[in-house]
Amino acid sequence: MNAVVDGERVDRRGSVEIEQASGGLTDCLAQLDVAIEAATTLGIPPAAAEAVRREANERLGFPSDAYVLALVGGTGVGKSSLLNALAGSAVSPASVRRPTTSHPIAWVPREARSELGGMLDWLGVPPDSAREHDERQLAGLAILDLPDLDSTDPAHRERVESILPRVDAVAWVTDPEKYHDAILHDDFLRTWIPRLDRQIVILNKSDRLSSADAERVRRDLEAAVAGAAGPRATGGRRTRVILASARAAVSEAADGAGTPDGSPGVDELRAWLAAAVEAKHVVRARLAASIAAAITDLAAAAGIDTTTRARPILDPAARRSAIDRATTALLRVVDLPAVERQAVAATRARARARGAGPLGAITSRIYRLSGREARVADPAGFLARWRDRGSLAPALEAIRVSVTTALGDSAPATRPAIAATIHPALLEHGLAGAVDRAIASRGREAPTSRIWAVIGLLQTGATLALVLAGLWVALWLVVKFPVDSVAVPVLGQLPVPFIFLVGALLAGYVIARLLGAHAGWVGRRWAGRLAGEVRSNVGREVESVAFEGLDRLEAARRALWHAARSISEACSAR
Ligand SMILES: Nc1nc2c(ncn2[C@@H]2O[C@H](COP(=O)(O)OP(=O)(O)OP(=O)(O)O)[C@@H](O)[C@H]2O)c(=O)[nH]1
Ligand SMILES: [Mg+2]
Repeated sequence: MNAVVDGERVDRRGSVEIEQASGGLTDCLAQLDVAIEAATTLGIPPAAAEAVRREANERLGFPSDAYVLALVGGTGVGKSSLLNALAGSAVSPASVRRPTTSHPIAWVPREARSELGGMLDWLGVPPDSAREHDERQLAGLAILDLPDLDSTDPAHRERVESILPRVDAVAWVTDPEKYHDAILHDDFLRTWIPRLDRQIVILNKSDRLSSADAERVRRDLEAAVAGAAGPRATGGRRTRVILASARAAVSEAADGAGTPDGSPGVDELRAWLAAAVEAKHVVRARLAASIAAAITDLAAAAGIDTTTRARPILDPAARRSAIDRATTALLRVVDLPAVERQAVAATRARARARGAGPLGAITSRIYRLSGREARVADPAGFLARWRDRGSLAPALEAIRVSVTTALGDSAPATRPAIAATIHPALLEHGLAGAVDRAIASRGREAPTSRIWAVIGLLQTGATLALVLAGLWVALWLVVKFPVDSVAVPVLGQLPVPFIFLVGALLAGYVIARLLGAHAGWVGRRWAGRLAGEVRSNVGREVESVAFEGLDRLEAARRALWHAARSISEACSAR
């Protein structure tokens, strides 16, 4: 249906498909999903946001050929009188009796009556409380006259509170006595003004004030409403405050002294109602405002400030230092200097077996069989037994302290989830696993060298020479056959077999020293590499597990920050 408002043709009915209505909200709803998931991870109760999602999906399920505006306010401020003034007849009983309206009364376009049935039901309007109108100017608009929000009957307030999340627009009605009521401002305006896109504030009964006072009160209300909108007001919306006198309008109508809408305030309200762009836009903008407010609330509960860059729960420098301290503490337990000694000893043992001749082979077998080699020359076994050498407590403490410090700066709602990431058993399991993974590596066998085989041959020769020299000396001592002597400085004349024996001994010693020096060099090189590898592996593994739980929360916090930052774009719904 088309209507002409202020010379402008406005299509209010249109053929609005639900898909179209939700079209502009797809991104906005997606961001709400992201925010709900992130908030849940952070331990923030998502129930309110989930309710917004549910209401939005339900509202999108109804045709948006008409939008619903509710008259909301305290008892006796003249909500029903205002509706009657608009209608030009008593569609909703108004009286001095308090409270008068106890169930919502709907004033709906006759043409849309049947298709609005389901939605009125959803809004909680009793079936016999719908009145029809043929106002062409207000086609596409259903008005609900609600019970009072400050009633002596608590059920009234409950009815208002359950309907508010479902209506598309609100006219807040107050009067000179109630305009600064705490219930209106603290319990309703502050909560709902940011969640509504189309709304107006009406100071009714303005006939009771001088025009100067009425204007002063209007400005006071305007300031209070702007304060309630706060920085959240989407798209820089300003809520209008108008002065009205419903009774004057009604009595004028009844007296036949004027048109039903002859009163300036009621006229202004009618013009504002008629100026609404198409219904689907009102519906979409309202849902977008609610969704944006729900996301903003979740972000605020997480302590997220969208005006600044995303701030992590744990400062990067504190994180780095905690990882370094935990790594150092764990490496102390692993005992890298001892690992290096074991590595050098293992290399020497290998060299002895290959390069120390027949005697070396025997000693090396004795070492192995006696278990000495496994005790002092087995770096892999020594590494594997790291848990026997100390406690993980200092490493756990480094991580725990960093997170506990960050807890103080985080939003109260997120603290339990953050604290849970440093559960001692969980953390201990994580860090122990990190070290286990860091030390588990193939190729931990001590190195060998071809040179040792050559040295081994030389040592075998020297041993053979020693044996022969020994026999020669023994024979000579027993039989006393004549042998040559050689003059040796300081010692004088020495028999040749004896010199031969000393020579063989000396050769064996030099070869053994050579082997020892080479094996030591190879062993130290390997030990250094091994220690370096374990050190960096432990560092890397600790880095990946120490804050595993916290990292999940950090990711959720970033997602929530992004969702909140994207509201103005995703939920513009214009
Ligand atoms: N002076 C004056 N009285 C008014 C005006 N509007 C309404 N009233 C009177 O205020 C009283 C309450 O009006 P209602 O319309 O019943 O108020 P309501 O907000 O619907 O009240 P509840 O249904 O109880 O919440 C009635 O006696 C009206 O005649 C007005 O503009 N000026
Ligand atoms: Mg009423």
